[in-house]
Amino acid sequence: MEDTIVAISTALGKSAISIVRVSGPDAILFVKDIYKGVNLLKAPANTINYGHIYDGEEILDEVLVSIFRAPKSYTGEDIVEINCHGGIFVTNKVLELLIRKGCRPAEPGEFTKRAFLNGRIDLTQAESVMDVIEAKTTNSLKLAGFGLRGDVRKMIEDFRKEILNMILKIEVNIDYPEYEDEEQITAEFLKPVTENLISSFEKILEKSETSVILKEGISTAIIGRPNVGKSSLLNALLQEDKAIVTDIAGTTRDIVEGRVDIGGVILNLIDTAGVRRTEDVVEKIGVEKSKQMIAEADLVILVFDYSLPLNEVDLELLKLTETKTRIIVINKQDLEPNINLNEFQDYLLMSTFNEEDIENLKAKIKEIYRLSDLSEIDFTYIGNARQVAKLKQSKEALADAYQSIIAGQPVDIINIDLHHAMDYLSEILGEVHSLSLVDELFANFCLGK
Ligand SMILES: Nc1nc2c(ncn2[C@@H]2O[C@H](COP(=O)(O)OP(=O)(O)OP(=O)(O)O)[C@@H](O)[C@H]2O)c(=O)[nH]1
Ligand SMILES: [Mg+2]
Repeated sequence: MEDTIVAISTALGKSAISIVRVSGPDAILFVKDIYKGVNLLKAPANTINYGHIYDGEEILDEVLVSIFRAPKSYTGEDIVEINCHGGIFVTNKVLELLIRKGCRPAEPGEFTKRAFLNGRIDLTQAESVMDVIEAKTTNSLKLAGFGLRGDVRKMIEDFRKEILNMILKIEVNIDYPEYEDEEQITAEFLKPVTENLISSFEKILEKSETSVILKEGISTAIIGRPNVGKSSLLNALLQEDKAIVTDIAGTTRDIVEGRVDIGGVILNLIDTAGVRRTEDVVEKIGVEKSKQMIAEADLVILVFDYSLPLNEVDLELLKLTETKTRIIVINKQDLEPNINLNEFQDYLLMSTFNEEDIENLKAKIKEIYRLSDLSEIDFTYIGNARQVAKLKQSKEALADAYQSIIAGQPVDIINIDLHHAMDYLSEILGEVHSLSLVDELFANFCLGK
């Protein structure tokens, strides 16, 4: 990381200000070359300095330049942030000047990557940076904050300490074999600790499902025969006339998408073409798409018409969604019934014209995903698929260790699995090789005699 990188850190477009960020050993020097104002080389850390950017002899823009000095900066390197006017041309021009001076254009995420490599943040925090940027609801922001503040790291470190403690006990045992009953005592100590850890890991893994939903939202496909009110339902949930609604069957021909926050969780809604037997080529494609949407959705809202008897398409759709998470909506409650309700076990009888019904539907969705009381949700969580996979592996290694413990295996066998369990945790933090196990052992425990 000897080069100095540069990038525009704000979204490129017309705005009040733009920020061009420079990080690396020559950051201050390069900016100094295109800037007139105070002497940046002598500017103290964490100061904002007024001045002008020059393109040769010509003033390009009036700017504020923030100076951060290594190691107390986001990346751990010298960082300069130029606040220039937020025009696309002027911002690009500042970037271009810096590249001409010798800066290299940064790769995506490279500032955060440097922060990680320089030990400013661990991998879970680095991953949370993205989550904060991507957050779409208060809850997903809360989750991301948990990771960003280092709470995930702390949680993983605490688990790791417990495993280390067990390893330590075993290694004392191996080093001092003259105490004969020591091995038995050790096994008795290991059993409950391992058991507790496994159950904690399981709880976290369970919760990770909820957090994925809070983070990504629920992809929801609205499916049903033509004219049952799918688009009306989409519009009612979105509270806008996004999809065209008519009394002509086959109104929706393509997919219509919309996103709505239903009180802390995002529904990613997809309205589809009505499913029917048809020879119309365009409509056929639409029907195929609906089937594909059923396969891809987390949740299917299957809509039926209260005033019409079920036909074979309805039955086929019921069958097609049997194993999916689904909500059966029987719409047009205001009309005369002609449907045979005995075909259904669980359904929501409603009308898309009725606001209260729409609220009930939202509540039902939250209930299915156990999100009814979002204030009760505990935000201790693991942030993403990578972390979840590693935690699972660690749990499996612990389960192996547990099996060996109850089978009365020699402690050095157990020790191998415990080491694996610990390594997976270290991988979550992204520091597998940087930490010497031996150092940590001595830091925690002094053998002394
Ligand atoms: N009586 C009554 N009519 C409704 C209700 N909901 C929707 N409709 C009407 O049903 C007709 C069809 O509604 P759409 O929302 O276009 O139905 P769709 O399922 O999207 O139809 P396609 O796009 O053709 O598959 C429209 O005339 C709506 O006004 C309801 O709760 N009660
Ligand atoms: Mg429609």
